[in-house]
Amino acid sequence: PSWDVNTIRAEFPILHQMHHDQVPLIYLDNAASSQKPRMVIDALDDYYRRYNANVHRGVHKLSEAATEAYEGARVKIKKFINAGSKREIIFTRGTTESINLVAQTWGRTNLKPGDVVISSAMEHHSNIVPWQILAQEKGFTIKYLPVTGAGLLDLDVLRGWLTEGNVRLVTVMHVSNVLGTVNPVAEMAKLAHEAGALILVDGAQSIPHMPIDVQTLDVDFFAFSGHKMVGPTGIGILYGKRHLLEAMPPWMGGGDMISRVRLDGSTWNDLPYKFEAGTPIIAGAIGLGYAVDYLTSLGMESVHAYEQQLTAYALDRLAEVPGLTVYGPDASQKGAVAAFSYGTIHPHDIAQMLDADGIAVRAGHHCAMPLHDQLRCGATARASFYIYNTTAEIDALIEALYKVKQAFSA
Ligand code: 7TS
Repeated sequence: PSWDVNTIRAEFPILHQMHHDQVPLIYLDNAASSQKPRMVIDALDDYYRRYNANVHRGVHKLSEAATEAYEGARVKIKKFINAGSKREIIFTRGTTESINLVAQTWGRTNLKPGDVVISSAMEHHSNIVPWQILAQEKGFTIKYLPVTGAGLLDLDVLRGWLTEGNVRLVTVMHVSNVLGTVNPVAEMAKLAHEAGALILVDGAQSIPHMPIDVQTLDVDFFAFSGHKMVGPTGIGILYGKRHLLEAMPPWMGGGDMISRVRLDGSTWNDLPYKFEAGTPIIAGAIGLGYAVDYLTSLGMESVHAYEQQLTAYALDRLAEVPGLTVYGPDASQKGAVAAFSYGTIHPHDIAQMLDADGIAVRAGHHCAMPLHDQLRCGATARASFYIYNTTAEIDALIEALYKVKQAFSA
């Protein structure tokens, strides 16, 4: 009841335009990227207008201001996920880069023939391909947890594989970008640790939508992107437990990541800078700090509660549409995502027709081809929701879907 969606919508300039100059925009592609509030847009603008300079280098006033804002953002993010130290917060370009960083540093150092990495068949390509690339070189085995008919991971299979030994890493998504499944990562972390393995969690689809406490979850690595959580594109985070990050070699070499460079060899800077080679994404990091401020002001518990209501409403309404099948678990175990098929109508046709009505959804394999193989369909249409969406927008989606059916049966 305290959720004032109109006040929230007022903060997002992009939502107040007419789509194709004709119909109001209904943005339901939030799993791909969220929209940005004024506060974040203004923070980027303010940085470039007032204190644009490189960080960690200059002794001049602008560089000091930029460094303070950049490092201030790191502290905001540390608090947002309750990391133990700001040294555990590495700025990257996003989830994809964060996972590749772990593969290329921790993975490259520690994985050898005979070792096993457990992932799942519902992963985004960004948590499959980096491990496949490394496995080709290092000769370890990747096993993929199957997805049950209900759209869940089977923890008994995980338990079985863990007891077989040699498992070094479990790397799974927290929330599926297609099924919406919320995986029990705290429990999976416990199981992995009992077997002497580490756990990496892809939090791209959880951190925008629910409170995250990396210490309570007890995950070793947690990767996410700024742009799905009202922040800018081009910035993301790798959280890692400090003792693991300390032991990992650097990945990219260059300025800022070194302590001393000599022609016969170099030594590395302290955390987190060891992993931040070159001029960082200064504006993006500052913007992400403001995104975190914005979400914190709403309260992540409230964000989650509102989205659960909205998702339950959407699933109820979608269930009314004849011939439409939503994939994944029911609302009680699902994030704010509804991927669906609609009779024999191709998802791209659905998305194109909805777009004409001002409704933005995504169609395709959503970078989860193996999952779509399991679902036995090459593509789905997907509506995904966020803090500024309304039940009226969902009603508009349903109405538009009836129009799609009419057009295709005419
Ligand atoms: N992991 C998950 C679970 C994701 O949903 C995405 C992006 C990524 C990783 C990669 O994030 P990036 O910021 O590094 O690209 N997912 C989607 C999607 O569902 N539609 O567009 C991007």
